[in-house]
Amino acid sequence: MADLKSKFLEVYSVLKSELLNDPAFEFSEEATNWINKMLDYNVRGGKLNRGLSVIDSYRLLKGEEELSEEEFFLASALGWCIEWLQAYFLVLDDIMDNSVTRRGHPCWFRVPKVGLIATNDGVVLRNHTARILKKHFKGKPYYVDLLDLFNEVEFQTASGQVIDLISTLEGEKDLSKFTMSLHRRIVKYKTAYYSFYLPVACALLIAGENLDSHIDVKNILVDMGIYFQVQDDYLDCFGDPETIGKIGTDIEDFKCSWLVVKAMELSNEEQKKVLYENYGKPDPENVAKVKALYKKLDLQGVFAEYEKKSYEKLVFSIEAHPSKAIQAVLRSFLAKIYKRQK
Ligand code: DMA
Ligand code: MG
Ligand code: MG
Ligand code: MG
Repeated sequence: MADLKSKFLEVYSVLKSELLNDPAFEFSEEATNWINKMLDYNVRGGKLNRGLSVIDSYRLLKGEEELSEEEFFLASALGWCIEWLQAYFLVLDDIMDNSVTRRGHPCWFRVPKVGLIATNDGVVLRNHTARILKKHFKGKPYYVDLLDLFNEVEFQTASGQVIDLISTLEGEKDLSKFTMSLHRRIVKYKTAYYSFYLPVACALLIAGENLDSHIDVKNILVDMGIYFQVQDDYLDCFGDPETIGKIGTDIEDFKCSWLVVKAMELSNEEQKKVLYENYGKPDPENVAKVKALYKKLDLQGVFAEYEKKSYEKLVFSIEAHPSKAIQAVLRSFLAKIYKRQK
């Protein structure tokens, strides 16, 4: 695994150096340094789960232990495209969510001198994925499908972000709108497609498969992605910031988090009043009252139960899939996230 990660990181260095020497632009030394630093800060430092999953999935689909040099490079390049896409979304997400830290460091827009230049850096990151795809995949029979896939998934993610963000609008804050069905719609679009479906879809395309014949795989991965974002919501409040590398802001931000939806479902009138009066306010005292109520309602226990049920359901759908290779891909994904602490 350590070896796989270091080989994957070697591909990052190749891609970065190509982007820094892109003949379509006349780079000054300052521009090269800026992009170099921006990429190392935002693209390289995560868990790399999504990116590494492309290699993993491709290997399982081919049923081979070892990929050729070229196959490994192509799967890695697609893995890095997902990491670039994620970096683009996170740089912008942290500005909009007014977050403080990411991956154990200040959010990029909080770094001195960066500020709102971070928005254009986000746009640059987005463009880099297209440039990597063009450089390494143009001419492949699946190139158009790959571009279409990245475009579709980007659209789904940005649309999910829209409904996440407009549910927090000042003057329109209304907890009674926060239902499980709204929550499901938000997280399906903002997280599940890019985090779970995209890596496997990339692997399927380089393996020569047609994505239209894998709708069942997509459905299982979307369900897994929803479970993953419920974990993210849970960790936002109950996770250890040292471990998850970020400080939660969902309560302050009036987010339609799984926790507040569950709390609304389980609260009596008096407890609902506590939520109405304290949810979505920046003051630590208000936040503490919301957290105390979450504990009173035993949301930790409720989450543990949800986690167990989701896992069992996912295992059941995976076992019902006719292909052993695809079962292995899905199992490997699930194993990586079940009971995760970060
Ligand atoms: C993140 O949702 C979704 C995208 C597309 C970045 P979030 O704001 O809950 O993520 P995080 O907790 O990592 O800020
Ligand atoms: Mg966020
Ligand atoms: Mg967000
Ligand atoms: Mg979150």
